[in-house]
Amino acid sequence: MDIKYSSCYFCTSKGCAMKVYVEDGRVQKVRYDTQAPVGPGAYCVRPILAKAYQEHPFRLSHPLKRCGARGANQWEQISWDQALDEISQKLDHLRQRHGAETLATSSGTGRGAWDFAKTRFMNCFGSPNRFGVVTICYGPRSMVWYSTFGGAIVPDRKPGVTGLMVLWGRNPHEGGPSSWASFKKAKKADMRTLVIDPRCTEASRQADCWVQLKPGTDAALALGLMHVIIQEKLYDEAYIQKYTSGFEPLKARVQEYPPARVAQITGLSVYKIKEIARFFAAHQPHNMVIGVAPEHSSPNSIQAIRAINVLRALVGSIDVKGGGVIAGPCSDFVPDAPMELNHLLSSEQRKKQIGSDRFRFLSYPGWELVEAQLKKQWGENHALACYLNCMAHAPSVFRAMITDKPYPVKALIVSGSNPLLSYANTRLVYNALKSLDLLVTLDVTWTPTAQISDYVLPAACWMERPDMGNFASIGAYPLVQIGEAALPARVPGQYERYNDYEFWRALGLRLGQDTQWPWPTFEEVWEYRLSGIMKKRGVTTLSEFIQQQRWQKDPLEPGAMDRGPLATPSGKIELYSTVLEQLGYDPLPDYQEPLPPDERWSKYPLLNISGPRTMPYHHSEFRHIDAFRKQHPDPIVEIHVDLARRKGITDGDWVWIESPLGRVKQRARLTTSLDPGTVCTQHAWWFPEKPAEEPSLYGLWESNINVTTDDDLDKCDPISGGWPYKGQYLRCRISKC
Ligand SMILES: Nc1nc2c(c(=O)[nH]1)N[C@H]1C(S)=C(S)[C@@H](COP(=O)(O)OP(=O)(O)OC[C@H]3O[C@@H](n4cnc5c(=O)[nH]c(N)nc54)[C@H](O)[C@@H]3O)O[C@H]1N2
Ligand SMILES: Nc1nc2c(c(=O)[nH]1)N[C@H]1C(S)=C(S)[C@@H](COP(=O)(O)OP(=O)(O)OC[C@H]3O[C@@H](n4cnc5c(=O)[nH]c(N)nc54)[C@H](O)[C@@H]3O)O[C@H]1N2
Ligand SMILES: [Mo]
Repeated sequence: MDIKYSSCYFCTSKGCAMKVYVEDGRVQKVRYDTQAPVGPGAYCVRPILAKAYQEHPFRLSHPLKRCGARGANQWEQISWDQALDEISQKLDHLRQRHGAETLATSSGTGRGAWDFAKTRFMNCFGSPNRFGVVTICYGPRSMVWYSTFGGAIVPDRKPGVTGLMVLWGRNPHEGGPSSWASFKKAKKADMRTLVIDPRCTEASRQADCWVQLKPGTDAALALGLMHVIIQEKLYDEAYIQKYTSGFEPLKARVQEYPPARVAQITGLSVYKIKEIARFFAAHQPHNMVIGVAPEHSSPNSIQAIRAINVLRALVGSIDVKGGGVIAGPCSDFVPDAPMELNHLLSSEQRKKQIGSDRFRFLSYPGWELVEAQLKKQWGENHALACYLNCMAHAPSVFRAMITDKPYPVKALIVSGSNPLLSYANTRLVYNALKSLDLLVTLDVTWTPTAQISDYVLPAACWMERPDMGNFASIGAYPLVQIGEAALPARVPGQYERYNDYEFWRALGLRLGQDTQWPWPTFEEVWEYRLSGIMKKRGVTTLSEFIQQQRWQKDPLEPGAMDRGPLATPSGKIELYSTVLEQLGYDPLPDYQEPLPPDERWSKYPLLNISGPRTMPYHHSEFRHIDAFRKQHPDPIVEIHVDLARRKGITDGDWVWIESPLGRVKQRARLTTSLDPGTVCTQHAWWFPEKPAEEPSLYGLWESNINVTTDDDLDKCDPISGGWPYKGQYLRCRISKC
């Protein structure tokens, strides 16, 4: 058997190193490559399914063109040339008629060889309207890091030095094998552990201290902890003086958050708040993983992430041994940013980016401020990759598709994302997609979104392309790790897939971008990006590089602040954020009371935590893999036993979950792990075995929780525009089916 050294992208995680065993052109098995630095770290079930996934009949194998009504599941197989010619002609026509901004793209978690090729294409085409889930996933965390610390913060776990491991709104037991491994290692090394979560997860259960706060109140909790820490002088005064700016105004702000007030907001006792603050301060430095929950909890999403990070600085735990280290790019590697050709998009076009006037932090205005700092620090090459943030605001773009305001958005290319499952307010997203002149989906498998498209194009999966671990992609971490294709993307007589790079390039070449795509293949892209490192190693091809050692890792040391100014406007840790100030937002962390529910929503009293991660699924993926469905056949809603009894619901019953926007059903799991006023519903459920054509769309409307979630602009985070999947703006009621 041939062994191929590939990067797994069955999840968004990081491109874990895998060994793919190939015989007679077929995958036989996949094993972790434990030699390479980036791997799952703990048990991950997904690689076992590689063969079934790669060969599954539900995969897309040829370009298809709709030949009946949209959603009728009537398709004509066409060649790639025909598909690309027709799509590019339509795009050219729409651009002439409405301007380049009429084309939007939808991105997911960055699957499909990252998004630089899509961004490059859009910059060359002239549209600022890439949108994606990055607005509610990682974008907020990264932009807070960049604007507060001038870089991403990564944990430096040092037994004997690190005092505490914190999981803040994160449950890696289901969602992140490597963070889970870190948590277990921390426990073994006798570090204290702290979990902040409204649910008793496996992590909560195992922690020294579990903090069961009310959903969406993290900002208030962090401010309350700072109040106690400042009042009791538990902070690191010398560190604050030397390395931070804005302590005095911060101190004034946290005076507004005495434990009694914070207790009311968070549902915790005054006693507990004081105890957590003392416990936290006593075990520094700490490692922390902040999960996605705060990002999903508008209107305090950016403010919560800011407050948590400022708290970390207050106790002197950033840029010190055993704490959180400020990371930077890998030497001699060309990261995504210069690959994107961001300079090609004029400021006139940037200004048209939909939603960027109202939600400025994660769109061009905020991105440009941060990019300028990073360029100063790391040089032109390591500017902040555009796809990571700098996105149009998805709910605003969907509204533009429907209303033509502020201008018509008539075409959408979906790649590596599944909008009918992943965005809030599915009915509105559906109406928006249905109103387009052109909808193209590039995916690995069929999806409900593909079913309502005009063209459906087959993408190569990770085994069919060379790819990189995501660490290096944004220049956020000094590590590069590459994997090779294990199988060809095209096998005559069987399938003809394009990897995402090949697709964007082929489309670009048909739209006047002839000089912008010098590398014909994805391999050549990697050879270019690695050329500095390869030269030092004396190799010239990607395969030689991989055979020799498929990664490069630079040392990552604390002490950046002693070596020079940080990549922030003041050169210091900005407790008071001048970036937020320049954008017209509150520069200090704060907690905003959500608006009370209007008359319509007031009849829905329960808070809904939607979208807890569960193995083996990854968002909407893998429902078609039999072995996975057997492990987890149905969508599950967690309900407190007291609430269930009042509603006459028993374990395993199908239950309606309802909001003013619609209702869906999931199966009850009775529990005491959450508050009776809160339920926890799974997301991204559809049923590949159900009819493909409308109205079913693979059972899209049956259990997909986003049928009930809202993306009303007034409920979006005022700074990032993030829409609520959790927190105080997501409400529902339940009843037995
Ligand atoms: N209610 C609720 N909704 C949520 C969440 C929640 O917690 N609650 N979580 C949100 C979060 S954090 C996120 S990140 C989003 C995820 O949102 P998405 O990323 O849109 O969701 P996925 O289901 O992962 O869609 C990814 C699609 O990419 C396809 N794909 C996989 N590999 C490739 C590839 O190499 N190339 C191409 N072209 N396609 C590929 C998959 O088949 C799949 O259809 O969901 C969000 N939605
Ligand atoms: N198996 C699997 N793994 C995945 C994914 C997947 O779809 N499936 N998706 C990947 C992606 S894109 C992402 S973004 C990550 C997300 O990974 P995580 O951030 O770990 O997401 P969750 O598992 O939802 O864990 C979030 C926890 O936050 C808690 N929570 C809910 N509301 C609040 C709140 O208001 N405050 C606090 N402090 N906690 C709250 C929830 O109860 C839950 O236990 O997972 C990644 N890993
Ligand atoms: Mo995510």
